[in-house]
Amino acid sequence: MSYETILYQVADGVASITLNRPSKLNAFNDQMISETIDAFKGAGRDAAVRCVLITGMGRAFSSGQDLGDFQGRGENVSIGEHLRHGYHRLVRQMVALEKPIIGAINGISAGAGCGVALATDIRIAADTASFMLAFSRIGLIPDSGTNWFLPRLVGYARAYEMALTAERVSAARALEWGMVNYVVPSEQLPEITAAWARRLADGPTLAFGLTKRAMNRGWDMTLDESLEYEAHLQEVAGRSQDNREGIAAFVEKREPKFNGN
Ligand code: LHQ
Repeated sequence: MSYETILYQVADGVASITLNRPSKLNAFNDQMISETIDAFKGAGRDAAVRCVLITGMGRAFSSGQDLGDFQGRGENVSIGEHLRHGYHRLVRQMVALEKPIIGAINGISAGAGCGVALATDIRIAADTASFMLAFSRIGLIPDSGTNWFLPRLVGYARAYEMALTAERVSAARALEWGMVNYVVPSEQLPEITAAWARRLADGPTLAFGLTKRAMNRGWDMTLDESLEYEAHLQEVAGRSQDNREGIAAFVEKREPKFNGN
């Protein structure tokens, strides 16, 4: 696949997506939104991909919507339609992708960029990274899934505070608040996230995918519904090659070799 606003490569079971408009701090224009959606779709379809890693080129992860680009469309443009056709499809694609997504948060993630960062499954941030619900600075409400993800991760009070102040939340605070899994020295971020991606790409991909589905759907379920859904999905996982391999490896006292199926 050949893209102009992102880099996409697959190696050793890992698809790496790099948002690549560094002079705009990787702000999303329409092309970058649709290329990123396409990359996630491709990663979903490609059986050789068992983990996806997304990061930003340069000093930012993403500064959100390209405001210059959006302003150029005039006053009568529908933001709702822009969201529905763009960021909603992207965020849904990420949540629906039944493979783990690692967010290598290399710098600031603002606005819709914060939404994309929060739609990843495992977030590892550089110590120089930060998170910002920039929306209120331009008189908007949070969008791109941030109203859904953030209160669930950090609680209502912190999420609403971030929306009201639009101030940067440092990586250290994001860790304390549960927005990220780990914070690492900036220069070690590529190496540490690549090691994570390799490890997850060697895992039981089917089970990882079903787990993601169970946990995401579980948000909106009662305990009884969730228990029943687990039983249903476990039937599927229990018939997988990786389940047989995992049990055999345990009995034979060796490391399992999962093929993802
Ligand atoms: C940018 C941007 C950017 C264009 C930096 N656009 N150029 C959905 C639907 C429809 C409409 C609206 O929005 C949405 C969802 C959203 O995402 S709303 C939120 C949009 N994002 C923002 O409001 C953040 C805007 N950016 C900033 O506040 C700052 O750039 C941050 C705090 C991210 C970084 O600040 P600095 O480190 O001081 O960098 P900088 O401001 O100097 O930016 C560097 C360059 O990047 C600069 O260009 P220049 O030509 O002067 O070097 C900026 O203009 C450009 N840039 N963000 N979103």
